[in-house]
Amino acid sequence: MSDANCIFCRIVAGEIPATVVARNEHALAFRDLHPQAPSHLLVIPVRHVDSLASADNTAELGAVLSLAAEVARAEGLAEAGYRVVTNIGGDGGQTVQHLHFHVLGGRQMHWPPG
Ligand code: D5M
Repeated sequence: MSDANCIFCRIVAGEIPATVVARNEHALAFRDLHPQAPSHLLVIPVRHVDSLASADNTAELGAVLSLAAEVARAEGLAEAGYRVVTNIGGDGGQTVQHLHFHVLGGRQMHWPPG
């Protein structure tokens, strides 16, 4: 359920400080430590899940994505638009092995991503 060596599990447990902006039964949203846009939030399942590749609970995934849209609205991003992205594994650029969706906004996004 929780991994003592996982930095995001430790944020969920309140053992590491984070700027938490919202939560629901299954998910937590907090500000990214190294923001890549004026608004850069991370939305994670409370339960430890390595990545989207091993996510198996649709109610939990729904709660995480609902919270992503909710925090984007609260940040004032809904009208101009924003990006939600999750990195998976080495080639995907995943550096923290706890499923997280980046919510990025407040500037023009580009495609394709690097
Ligand atoms: O993204 C992992 C993201 O996690 C990256 O944007 C930095 C962020 N990060 C790492 N440690 C913290 C803490 N302690 N608080 C907030 N944000 C953090 P990835 O997709 O795995 O490359």
